[in-house]
Amino acid sequence: LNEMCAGMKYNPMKSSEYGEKNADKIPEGTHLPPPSRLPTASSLSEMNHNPKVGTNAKQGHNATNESLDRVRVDDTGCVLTTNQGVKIATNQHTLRAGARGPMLMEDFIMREKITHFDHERIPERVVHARGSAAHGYFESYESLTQYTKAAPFKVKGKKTPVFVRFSTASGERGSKDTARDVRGFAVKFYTDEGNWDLVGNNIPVFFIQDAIKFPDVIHALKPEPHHNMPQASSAHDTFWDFVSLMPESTHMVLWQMSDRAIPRSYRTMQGFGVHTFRLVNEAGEACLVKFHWIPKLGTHSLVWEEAVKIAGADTDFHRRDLWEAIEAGEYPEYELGLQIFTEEQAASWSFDVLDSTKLIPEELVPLKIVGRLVLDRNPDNFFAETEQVAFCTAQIIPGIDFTNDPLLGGRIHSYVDTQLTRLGGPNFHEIPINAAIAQVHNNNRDGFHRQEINRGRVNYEPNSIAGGCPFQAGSGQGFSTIKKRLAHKEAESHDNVRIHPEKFAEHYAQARLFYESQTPVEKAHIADAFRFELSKVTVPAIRERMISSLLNVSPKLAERVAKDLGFEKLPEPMPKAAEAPAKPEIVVSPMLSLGARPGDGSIRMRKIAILVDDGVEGKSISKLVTTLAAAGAIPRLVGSRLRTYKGAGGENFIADATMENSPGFMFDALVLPDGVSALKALEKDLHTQDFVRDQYWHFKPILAFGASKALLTAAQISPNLPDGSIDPGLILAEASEYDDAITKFILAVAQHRHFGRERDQNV
Ligand code: HDD
Repeated sequence: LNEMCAGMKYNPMKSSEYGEKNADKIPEGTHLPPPSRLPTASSLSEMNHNPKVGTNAKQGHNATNESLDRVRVDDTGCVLTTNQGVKIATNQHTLRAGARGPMLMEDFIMREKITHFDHERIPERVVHARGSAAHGYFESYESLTQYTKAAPFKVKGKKTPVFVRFSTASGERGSKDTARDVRGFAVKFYTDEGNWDLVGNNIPVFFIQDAIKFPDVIHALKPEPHHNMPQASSAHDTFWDFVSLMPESTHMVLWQMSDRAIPRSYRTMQGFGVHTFRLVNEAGEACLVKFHWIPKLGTHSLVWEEAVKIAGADTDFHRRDLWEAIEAGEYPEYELGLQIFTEEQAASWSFDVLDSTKLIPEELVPLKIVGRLVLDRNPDNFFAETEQVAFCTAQIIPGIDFTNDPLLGGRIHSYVDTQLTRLGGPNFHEIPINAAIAQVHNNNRDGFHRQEINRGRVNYEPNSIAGGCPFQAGSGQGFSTIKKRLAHKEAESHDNVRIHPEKFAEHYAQARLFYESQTPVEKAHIADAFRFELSKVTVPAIRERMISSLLNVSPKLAERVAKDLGFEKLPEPMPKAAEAPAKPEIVVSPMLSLGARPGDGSIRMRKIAILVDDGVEGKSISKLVTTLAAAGAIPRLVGSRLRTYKGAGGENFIADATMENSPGFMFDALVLPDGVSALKALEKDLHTQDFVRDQYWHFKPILAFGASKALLTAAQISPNLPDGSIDPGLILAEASEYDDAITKFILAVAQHRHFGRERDQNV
C-alpha cells in the first residue's frame, strides 16, 4: 500500500482546477491500478460457503444495477415467514395467556405484522399524486450524433429501457382519473450513461413563467384549505381567482378548458417536455430542442358529460385502460418528435423560448420524428414501482443540457427535494425502480435505508489509499455543463435581477393562436368548459375578471361565456402588460387541433357494446363478435342482467356485462341487433334509452339493424345532422346488408367521434 501511495507524490490535477483557460479541459482523475484491498481468495474460502457473506464483489462492479429480477419476489410454493425468515406456524391467532386470557407482549410475530402495517403508507406526491405506470423501451430510428451525444440517440435501432408514469396533477392519490386536468407524462430512460428523466405533461405550456409561483398556483388549484373541497377539480374560487390575476396563465387555461384536459386514454394523448432544452454533440456544439411524444393511436378525448359520468362508474378508467391494453398485448406506442432550432432563430421570434407559457408552432419548426416509445410490461407491484418511482428534472445525461428557463431552474431543485420527504431520505436512488443501470460509484455514503455495502477504507477523493478510485471522468467522458447558455444580448448582463425579459410580458397571442386553431366544435367545448367552471365560482368579481381576460383572447369567446353566465354588459378588456408586442409569426396552427392527429385508422382496443335480450337475431351477433374481434376491438354482449339470453334462432348468449355495471358511456361504440320480440321490452326501458342516448350524445358510432331502429326513435335520435346531412356515425341497415354495414361501422369506429351531431357550433 505504501508503495502505491508513494506512487502519487502529489496531486497532479490541482493546477487544472484554476483559471478559465482550463474550464474546457477537465482531466481524467489521477489513478493507479488499485491494490487488491479486498480479502484474498484464500482468506475468503471459508466464508464463501456462507450465502449471507457472499463471494468477493467483482472489482469495479456495483451489483445493485442489475436487472429488477434481483428484487422480484415470487411466493409460489413458499411457507409464510417473518421479516427475519422465521417460519410462522399459524397466521390466525395472537399469542394469549389462555384461550380467554390477555394477549402477550412477547408475540413478536403479531407485533411485527401490525407494526409493518401501521407504517405502510408514505406521503403522496404534493402534485401528480394519482398515477399509473408501465415499463417499456425507447427505440431510436436513426443516429442523431450530429446533434447530440446522448446515449439513447447514438445509433439507429438502439433500445433504451424506460419506465413511464402518467398522472393527473391536482387530485389526491385516490381521486378520479377523468377529472378535467393536465396529465403528467414522465419518462425515465435507464441509459447506459445514467438515468435521464423527461418529466412532461400532455399540454405543451404551463400556468406560470417562474418556479417561484409554483406553490401559489398549486395551492390555488388544490382543494381550498378551509374545507378541503373540491377534490380533483379546478372549478372553484381560488383557482380562478389566481389565474384571473395571472394573465400569463391564460394560454394554459385555454388548453385546460379544451378536450385535451379530458383524454380518452393515456394511450391517446400527446406528451410534451414543455421547456426548451439543449442537445449537445461530441464536439460540444449545442442546439435548442423541444420534445414531443405523439401517440400512434392519434389524439382522442372524452366529452365533458361523459368524463363526469365515467368518474362515477369507474374512477380507475385510465388506469384500467392502460393496464388492460398492455395485458392484451396491445402495447401503447408513441413517437418522439424533436423541434430542433438555433439560438439565432429563437432570438428572431416574437416570443421567448425560455418562457414556458409559449409553444413553438409546428408550422414554424416542424417535428423531426426520431424514435418510438413502446410500453410492453405492467409493473409487478404498484407501490414498489409506480409509487416509489422518483422522477427528477435534474437527472440528465451527457448530450442533454438545460436552458435558462426560470421555471425549469426551480424544477431542477424541487424534484430531488420532494423525494427526500416522500421517500424518506437521500438514498431514494437505490430503490430498485430508481436505480440506474449504468454503474454507480461515488463517495456518497450512509443516510436512512442505505442498500449499498461499500467496501474499503476510502470515502473521499482525491485519495491515494484506493489508488485514486473512483476517479473523475474528465471532460472526455463525463457530464460537462454547456458553457454558453444564451447568445441573446440580454443574457450578457450579469447583474443579479429579479425580473423577466420583455418578451415574457406578452400573454395573449398564443392563447389566441390556440383558440383560433380549434374546430368550431372544439371552440364550443372550450366555451362550455369556461361556462361550467366559472358558474362554480361564487365571487362575481372573479368571473368578471376572467371575462375581461378572455376579451384579449377572443371577443367572440368572451361574449359567449359572458352571455351564458348572465352578464348584462361586458367588462373592459384586461389591461395588457406588453405595450407594443411583436407581431406573431403564426396566427393559426392547424396542428394544435385534436383532430390533426387522428391516428393509424385502426379500431384496436375499442370497446364495443352489443345490446342483447331474449329474441335478438342470433346469427348476426356471432358474426359481429368474430368480425370486430378480428379487427382488434373488444366486443361485449350487454344485457339487463348477467344471465344467459336466448336468440331468435334458439342460440344461447351469455351477457359479458350489464347496462348497470357497464353503462353506455363506458363503451366506444354500440351495436343494436335485430329482433322484434326483444325490442318491445327494451324500447320502454329507461336504462336502455339512457344507454343509447349517451352513446349518441357522446358522438359515438352506432350500428342499428332492422327493427332495432325503434330503440333510436325511443331515445329521440334522428339520422340527420343539424346541418341536414346524413350522420356517417349512425349506420342503419337490414340484415341482408350486413357486410356493407359492418365495413361502414368499422370505418366510423376508426373515426372515433362524430362531432357533426353537436348542435351548438356557433362560437
Ligand atoms: Fe412538476 C411532479 C410535470 C412544473 C414540482 N411534475 C410532477 C410530475 C409531472 C410533472 C409529470 C409527476 C412525476 C411522477 O410521475 O412522479 N411539473 C411538470 C411540468 C411542469 C412542472 C410539465 C412545467 C413545465 N413542477 C413544476 C414546477 C415545480 C414542480 C415549476 C416546482 C418548482 N412536480 C413538482 C414536485 C413533484 C412534481 C413537487 C411532486 C412529486 C414529485 O415532484 O416527484 O417536485
